[in-house]
Amino acid sequence: MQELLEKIDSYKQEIEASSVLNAEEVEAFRIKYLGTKGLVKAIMGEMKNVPNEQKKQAGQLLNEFKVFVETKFEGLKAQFENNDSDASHIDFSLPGDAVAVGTRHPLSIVRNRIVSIFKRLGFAIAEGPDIEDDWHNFGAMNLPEDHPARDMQDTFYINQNPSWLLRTHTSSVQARVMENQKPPIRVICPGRVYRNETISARAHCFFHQVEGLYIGENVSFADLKQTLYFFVQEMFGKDIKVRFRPSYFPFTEPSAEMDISCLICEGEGCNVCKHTGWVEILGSGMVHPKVLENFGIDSNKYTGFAFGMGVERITQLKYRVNDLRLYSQNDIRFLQQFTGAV
Ligand code: 2U9
Repeated sequence: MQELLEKIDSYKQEIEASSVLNAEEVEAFRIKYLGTKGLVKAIMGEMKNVPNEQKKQAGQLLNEFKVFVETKFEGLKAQFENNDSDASHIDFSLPGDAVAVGTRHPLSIVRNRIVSIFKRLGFAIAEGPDIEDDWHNFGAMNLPEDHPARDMQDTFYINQNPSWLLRTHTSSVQARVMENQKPPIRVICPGRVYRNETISARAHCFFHQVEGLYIGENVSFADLKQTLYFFVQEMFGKDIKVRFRPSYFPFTEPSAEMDISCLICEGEGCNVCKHTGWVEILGSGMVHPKVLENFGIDSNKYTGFAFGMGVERITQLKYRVNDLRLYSQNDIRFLQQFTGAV
């Protein structure tokens, strides 16, 4: 046993001190120590000479020695792995492999631009659930059950509970903000909304909106108009022609819609502007006093304006997208055209 111990010690010293210069010498090391006729095998064979009562201890020592040699070998081998000492065949002037960079979806690009314009005006961002209850989506917005305007916003209802539905506008988010915050309130609400529409080039069962709400003391129609004029000029440039005309919404009074000169035909007349030269881009108005009172906001003290726009429509005008279905078909030929746009 003593003899075996001494042998192992001396081999360990020899192995520890070994060094190699190339892959061939690594292989020679492996054959010498770990090969079938190598030193480790040979020394393992000496187990038979060890007395029975010392076999356990000797077995342990030999195993440790084997692991020691294998570790040393792995270390030597690693020095020459992937280490191509002859690099003369590599052409370092070749361009590298291009990293494929994805693109932002055009709707995200445009939504981000809309949001950033209103952020500069001091609007905060608010978000809410896609599945809403009847009150937050319709009732609180002055759209009671028998109101004819509900027809235009027919949507999808949840089987388990018929008062749950997929929101038809993000006004429900503003409703929740009004429920939880006191004026002054200044928020924009971007998000997906749903309507029961037959899918075509001009209509889809879901689309995206950005709505805004500003409630405070002395908030006026002039503030609304100025805010929206600032927005269109930032979005479409200073030369854009704008038309602001009266309209009707149950949740605003008075109400107005904003048109811009058609960017597709530059006012000449085309399918997008229905040959009028003008395209409607948003709806707006002063928040109806009933809507304010629904949330316990004193309509004699506070006034507010609200507006809403469809992101698909703004994107159509900005990027000339003529079919709504392109936005959700995931066609790489369409999406790749927005590479580099942020
Ligand atoms: C509250 C009170 C009033 C939001 C408004 C519109 C007018 C509007 C449409 C534009 C195109 C929807 O995407 S679209 O189809 N929106 O015309 N939205 S005023 O009015 C509100 C919102 C919240 C509490």
